[in-house]
Amino acid sequence: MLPVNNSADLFIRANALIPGAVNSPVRAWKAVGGSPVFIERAHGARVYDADGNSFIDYVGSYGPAILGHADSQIAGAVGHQLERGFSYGAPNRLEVELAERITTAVQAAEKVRLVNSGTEAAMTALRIARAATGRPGIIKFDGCYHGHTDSLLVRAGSGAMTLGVPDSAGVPEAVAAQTRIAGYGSLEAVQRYFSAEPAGIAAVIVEPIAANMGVVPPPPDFLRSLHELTRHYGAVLICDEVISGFRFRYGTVSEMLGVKPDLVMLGKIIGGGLPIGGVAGKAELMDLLAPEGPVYQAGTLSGNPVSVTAGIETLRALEQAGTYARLERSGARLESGLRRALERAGRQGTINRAGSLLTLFFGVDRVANADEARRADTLTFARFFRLMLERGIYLPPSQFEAMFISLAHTDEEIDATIAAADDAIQVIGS
Ligand code: KE4
Repeated sequence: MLPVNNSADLFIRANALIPGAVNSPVRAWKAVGGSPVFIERAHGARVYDADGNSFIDYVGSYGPAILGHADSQIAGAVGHQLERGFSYGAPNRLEVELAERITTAVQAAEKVRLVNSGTEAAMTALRIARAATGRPGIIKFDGCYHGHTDSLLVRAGSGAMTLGVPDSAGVPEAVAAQTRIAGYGSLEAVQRYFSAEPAGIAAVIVEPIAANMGVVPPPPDFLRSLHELTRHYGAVLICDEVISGFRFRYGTVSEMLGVKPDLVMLGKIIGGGLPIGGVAGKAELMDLLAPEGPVYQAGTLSGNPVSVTAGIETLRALEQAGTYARLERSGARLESGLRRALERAGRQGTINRAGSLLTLFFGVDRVANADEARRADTLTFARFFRLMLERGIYLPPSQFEAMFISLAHTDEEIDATIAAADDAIQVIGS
């Protein structure tokens, strides 16, 4: 008998062939229980599963779908490009156009190198920093996630935090030992590391607004003070804007916070849902990259015309007036509705929001760093996730991810989400 193509059967088939049945761990729903729905298609603010259900989607592919899914403008441009070839392995005018857009929108970006993922952007940024300084040490923040390169799988957020494995197996002790961990939002440990080894730290890498322990905006002046420290000790400041780049404004959030980092990581939105990453920054650092300089880095599909076309069209759409005001309004509408739902049920919880990113933490009154995020009631979150799914709302399957709102989310869909949350939290009770 042909296997039936509903989610449960697809999960069984996938489990026999793909580790955990998924190509990225957070998708396996380990933190919320049960087996994941398989998504057949997506359009606008909705996804449609293999069982005939449709959901208002707050995963948004974890960031790229800021216009909404299957945006017709992007789809048309990508379709046209496909007729002109998929990947050339040679320079192309579209890469110049995307580089011009990025370097015009991002003050810190004098030059940019495109890669295929945020992880590759992190790998490249670290290698540039270590080459430029001749130093091995890295400082990252507990709960921040910068992809799965060895040096950064130490106290990592996102899926690593979700599964409770912030330090991955297979990372040599010698590599992990070069990575120091500080508490997000605090300079105390950073100062201590620099004082102990003033010429030992190559780079500090940070999410300017953390979104991988749930959403955690930094304290005022945290980023600016961090930059003063890196400048004082001759270390490179790397701002990881893979999520935040072009999410809150037409450019980077570090600039909004008054900081021009030495290197910026980009990804997700600049590819509009197709594989992409980018590292950008000072020309003197970027020119260390081969073939200009001694830092080798390469990629068969880096800057491929299909991903780049999707990125150009996404940025073109985001450049339109009123885009970010709309995203802010939708975020504020959802936040106030969820707050009302918590209050009406007398359920302990807190909401962290930055623009169109939002996380509802249960069982705590404040989340300002990873330790506080870990105290959240993840069991209640899992119940909330399932109750929302039953009510047609598809949330990220982890307390330690952000809800992503897109330009396609209408007020009606936001209000339907609020109504579903109010009902779900009533069921959970106080
Ligand atoms: P990728 O290698 O997954 O393209 O990007 C890694 C990365 C780097 N920096 C930040 C701030 C990121 O959030 C990410 C990846 N984000 C996660 C979601 N929080 C991707 C989802 C997944 O791992 O499946």
